[in-house]
Amino acid sequence: MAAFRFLTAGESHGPTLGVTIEGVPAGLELTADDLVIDLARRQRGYGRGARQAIETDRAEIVSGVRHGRTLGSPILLLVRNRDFENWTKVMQVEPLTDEEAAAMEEAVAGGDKRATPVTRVRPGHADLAGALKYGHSDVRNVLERASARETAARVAAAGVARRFLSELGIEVWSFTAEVGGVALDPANASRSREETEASPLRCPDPDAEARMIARIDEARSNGDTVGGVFEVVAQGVPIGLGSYVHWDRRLDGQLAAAVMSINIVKGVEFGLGFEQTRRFGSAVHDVIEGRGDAGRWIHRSNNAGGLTAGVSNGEPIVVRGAVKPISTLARPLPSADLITGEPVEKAHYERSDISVVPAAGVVGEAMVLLTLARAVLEKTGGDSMDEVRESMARLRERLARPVPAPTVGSKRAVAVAASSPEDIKTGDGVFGSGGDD
Ligand code: EPS
Repeated sequence: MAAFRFLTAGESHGPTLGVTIEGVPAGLELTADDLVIDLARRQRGYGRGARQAIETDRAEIVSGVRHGRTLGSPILLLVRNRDFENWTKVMQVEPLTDEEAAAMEEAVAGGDKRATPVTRVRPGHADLAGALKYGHSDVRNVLERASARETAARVAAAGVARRFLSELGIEVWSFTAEVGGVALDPANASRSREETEASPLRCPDPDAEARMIARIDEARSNGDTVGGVFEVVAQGVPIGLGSYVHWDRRLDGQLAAAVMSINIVKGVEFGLGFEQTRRFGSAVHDVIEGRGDAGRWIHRSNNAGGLTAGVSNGEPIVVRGAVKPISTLARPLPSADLITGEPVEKAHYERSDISVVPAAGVVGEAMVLLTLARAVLEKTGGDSMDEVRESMARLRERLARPVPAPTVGSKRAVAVAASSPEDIKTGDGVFGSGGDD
């Protein structure tokens, strides 16, 4: 059973979001304060909409923790939707009484937008496919769950994964790399991590950020939206997470699926990503310099983004998510009505954001954290933090030790380096002059 398995629940304007996380080892120190920082980071960013002014997201830990330490039992977190107060009748869980139904009808007749069923499906959103799939006539039944509000529950869960991984020396961070076609210039990425965190778009390049902000303002004044690219970096990941032996054990595949699962993400790349296709191999592959200080294997570059053949290679894991522009436009695109099937001039408009790239980056971190936590536990095993810590320390220690010379049968071959494939062919290499020890 996979560790750090999680399932979220909740509608955007329902009473609460929730997430259950299963397989968290016992003995991890955890309080609600550990979870609040990333929840707040997810709410920020230039281009966010009015909803974030209503919410002050905080996760309540309701199970799996006692006296500030995890028990090994499932952890249940709740993130309340403050906005529910404004939607109590529309999102009521209990069946409507006749009086309530009559009041709702009256509200609709009076032009109450919240109460009115949504039928003019939004291009680019889950509306049409979701309604047809589940047999809904009111698209609200789709958009409430398809909303990116759900990512608050993922970020809450990832706060637990962050606590867990920080105990093991693994850290995950993200920044905004591109908005509306304006990319940061790595040579101009002068901001420290703290400065980047405090900046409006969480972008390390101040000049590019100013132009990104201008693109968001341009979109806002046109009733439009813009996307972009976030980059997530995981540091301290030991060599050997994931595996090349089966497709579903490849860590790059797991991370790609996790990042791709974020509502607004339409593409994922690692390291040099698609740029690799435009270069010769000699300008792509990371030259291995050898074992350096403290036994650490060093690559001259990190174009692979920390993963080779689906296995972590000791370099930082670098994964980027391509964020499409939000599909809810203040100046809606033409569309069609779900019930009549006829074209309509304007799709439904529901209060929305202009750009969410910095927030999507925080959700990207969350998915990377949760995936790495699972991959770490698969490698270390352990039901308690003591067991996990010991196992991780042993792993790091073994990785830093010299690799034993290869053996042939029961004999130990002398470690003579093969300088080229030719040497092996002519018998002058590792197996050429072996001897007993
Ligand atoms: C979001 C909450 C939503 C949207 C946005 C992201 O809240 P509301 O619909 O009440 O404004 O602001 O989600 C979408 C636009 C979407 O289409 O999913 C959040 O908390 O991230």
